[in-house]
Amino acid sequence: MQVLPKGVRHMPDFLDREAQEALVAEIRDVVQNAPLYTPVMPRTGKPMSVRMTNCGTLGWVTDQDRGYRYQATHPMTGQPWPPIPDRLLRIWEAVSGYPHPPEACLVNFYSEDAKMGLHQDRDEAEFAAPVVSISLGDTCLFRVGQTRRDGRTISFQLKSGDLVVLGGEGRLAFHGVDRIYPSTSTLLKNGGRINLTLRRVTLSGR
Ligand SMILES: O=C(O)CCC(=O)C(=O)O
Ligand SMILES: [Mn+2]
Repeated sequence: MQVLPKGVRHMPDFLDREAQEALVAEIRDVVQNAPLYTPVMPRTGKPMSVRMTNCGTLGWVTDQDRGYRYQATHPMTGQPWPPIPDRLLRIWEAVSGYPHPPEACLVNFYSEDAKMGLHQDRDEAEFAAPVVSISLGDTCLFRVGQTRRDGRTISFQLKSGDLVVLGGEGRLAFHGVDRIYPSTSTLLKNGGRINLTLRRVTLSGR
């Protein structure tokens, strides 16, 4: 058994099949309102392989000119993001240990050749709240390291229904997705992987 970095929790099978299906139905509604789009990297404008949207009062976005940030509206439609479904708020309450709700839920969609490079989640003002991440659909190979980019990393698979919590000393751990294992889940009709990342963005009551 590999030892996870301090503050990094992997909770396999947190959601049963029924809960996963209900969540997928809710995310479909979100995506109808706030379509998935292809974000591009700051400066270079290079497209990411993951498609994204958000729900919540704030959503994480990136573009060539203005870079990584949170904003209240969808960059393509100009509309406010749809609300975070209650089911997700309850998961946050159950695992975050943080007394205020998340403001952002980033929805990442990975087709079979998508991946996400090693990075930190550091565009939030509040680092006392953890990042809670939920995997749905095809299995991926997840990598997590230390708070320095050149720190030792470990890799493990995330399956549909698994949770990862980056909190405390692990809040700023580098992490990424090296690959998707196609056709490893029957949850999504057309395959692929959805990752939902719940985050508190602003400092609350201070
Ligand atoms: O897809 C994942 O499991 C991780 C996603 C992620 O790290 C992010 O959106 O910041
Ligand atoms: Mn991340």
